[in-house]
Amino acid sequence: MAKTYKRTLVTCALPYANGPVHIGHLAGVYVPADIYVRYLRMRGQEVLYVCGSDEHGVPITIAARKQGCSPQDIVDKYHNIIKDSFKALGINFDIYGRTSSKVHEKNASEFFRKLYDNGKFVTAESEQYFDPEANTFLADRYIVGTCPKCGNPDAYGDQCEKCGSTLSPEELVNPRSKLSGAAPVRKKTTHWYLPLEKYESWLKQWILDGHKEWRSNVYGQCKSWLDGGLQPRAVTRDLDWGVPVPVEGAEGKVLYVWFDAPIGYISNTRELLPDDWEKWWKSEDTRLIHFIGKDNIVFHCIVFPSMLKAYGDGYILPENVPANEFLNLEGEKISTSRGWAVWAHEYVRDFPGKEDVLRYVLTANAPETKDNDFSWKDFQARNNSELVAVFGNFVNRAVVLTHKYFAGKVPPCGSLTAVEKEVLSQIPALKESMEKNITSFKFREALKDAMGIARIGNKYISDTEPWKVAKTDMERCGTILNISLQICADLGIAFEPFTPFAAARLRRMIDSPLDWEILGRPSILSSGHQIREAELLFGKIEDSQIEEQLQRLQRIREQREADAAAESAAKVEPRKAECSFEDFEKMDIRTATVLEAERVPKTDKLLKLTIDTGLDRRVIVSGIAEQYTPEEMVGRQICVLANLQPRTIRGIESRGMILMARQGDGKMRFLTPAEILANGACIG
Ligand code: B3M
Ligand code: ZN
Repeated sequence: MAKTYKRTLVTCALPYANGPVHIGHLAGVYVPADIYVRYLRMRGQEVLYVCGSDEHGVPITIAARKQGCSPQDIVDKYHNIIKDSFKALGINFDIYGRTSSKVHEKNASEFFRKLYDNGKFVTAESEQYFDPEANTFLADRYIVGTCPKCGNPDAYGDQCEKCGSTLSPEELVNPRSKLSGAAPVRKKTTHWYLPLEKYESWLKQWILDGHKEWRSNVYGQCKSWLDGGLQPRAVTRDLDWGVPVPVEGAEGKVLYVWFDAPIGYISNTRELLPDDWEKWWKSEDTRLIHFIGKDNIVFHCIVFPSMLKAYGDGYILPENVPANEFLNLEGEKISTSRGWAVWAHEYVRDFPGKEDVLRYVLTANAPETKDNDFSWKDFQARNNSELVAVFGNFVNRAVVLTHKYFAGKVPPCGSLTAVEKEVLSQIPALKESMEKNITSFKFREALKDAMGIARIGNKYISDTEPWKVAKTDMERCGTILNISLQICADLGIAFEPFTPFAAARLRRMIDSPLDWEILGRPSILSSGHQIREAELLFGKIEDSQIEEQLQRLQRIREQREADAAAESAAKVEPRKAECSFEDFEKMDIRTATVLEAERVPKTDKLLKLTIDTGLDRRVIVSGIAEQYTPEEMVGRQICVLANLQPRTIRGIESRGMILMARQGDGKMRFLTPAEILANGACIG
């Protein structure tokens, strides 16, 4: 028997305030959480919905250095951008706090201090890289050097972005500090560690035995961590941005961002409810749900629960951690650094009034069980052929016809035919399916159920054609519209979690209630009930709008290709073995002019050139046909190696070689003197 709870605390991963949020974040965490919260609220449950910015950690200090400002400037800027874009998308947390707040500093310090006082940490000394010029320890991200796997000269101490290898700073060849450029030295430092191995058997019992119902990606990751054996985890860092370690002799040390960030959930609750927060965190009647992306699983399922367990004092553990996989964009991994993303704040600027559409498409394509793709064409198709053509079109027909034939008053429902009976019998089943799907975090399926109701309505009104029936049988027409309007009222409820703006507009339009319990009842609107004028629920998205977005992405692609081309062009071949002056002297290199040129038949690469070397007229076969046409070559002055042993190529005797320069990307050009010289001038 599933446990019953009095209230639900929903947390969403705290976004790093080092950049705006994008559709990957929205699809992975915030849209599903919002659907869940809206659903529970609609069912009258007590819910607290907590989020906030994660404002500590190295990504923030790196962004500050890049933009030439302070970490505080960075978090102030992005905290506001992120907060506003959530709001614009209808994601209304009860509190959107920040980990740079005073409440959090105090709460996180206290949390650490209690674990410290109760002997829950171990300390260990280790050697870390230290920048002797900047006089500071270096986080892995602050050390760059040559990747031992692919030779990329700018690999980071934790990862090479070129070949994707995970690295440790010790593996880098020629490491250097990003701060000063100095070669880092190894220096001893002491840190506090949470001995996770002590919690291993308890975690196994709690998760592996007790939560088999968790999503398979979440359960699987936990299992592989637990089977691999847990190690002590450092919870402090040598860094000057973060919550100072509240222990004497810990100057220059801060709490590790992954230690303080989850405590941020508690801090933000305390900030909102200073006197009443404990019932949300320390009561067995509270169901705690963490919405996160798959890269955060270990922290939410293993590390944070161990911290809470170590702390004791009645802290509850998550009942579920519905983590999503990743969303790709147009078939490629979303990348913040390359700009390959659709940013939430830009979307709400570019598509005003279409906030619901993004929520809808991200839910329909939610990466719940595997990575999934967002494409602009699919976005447009889902809007135009689902939201507009099915949901919007159905509601519009029902409302417009009610005004046309019944002065905007719900007509009485006469006797029902088999068609109505069939239609009405399907809705309770969809409602039940939605309930099951939402409470088991299957939001894609739940959306299909809701859309199923719209499809039923749309098909019903198309099949029964009340506009035709009106000519002969007004009572029957009224019955059809009555049933259609009841279905509209169902949609105003069913779509509240998914497309809340449109659902609210719809309820306003037909003046219907938001009450889950009545969904599916054939008498939500009584006859004679006055509805308002029709207004469009969804508007078409034009090709030009999609083109604009695709062009923006195309520009990013082109830029990336241009960067890659420039990079490979700049690649320099390694030096050849030394040669003697005598070796060089042996080569007879001279100026010559091309007199005739033609393609060597049946080849792509070869040109047959007749040249004047000053010494003679001769033929050279040269592999430059992919770079130059015969016409381009005639009349050009070139340089040739004139005493190369003759060779027969494709039946043509070739005497000598044309000097070419070859770039790293393979591009070749012949060499020509800076001004025209006599043919046969010796080079060397
Ligand atoms: N800021 C990581 C992330 O955004 C991190 C989540 C913290 S949740 C406590 O992926
Ligand atoms: Zn590499």
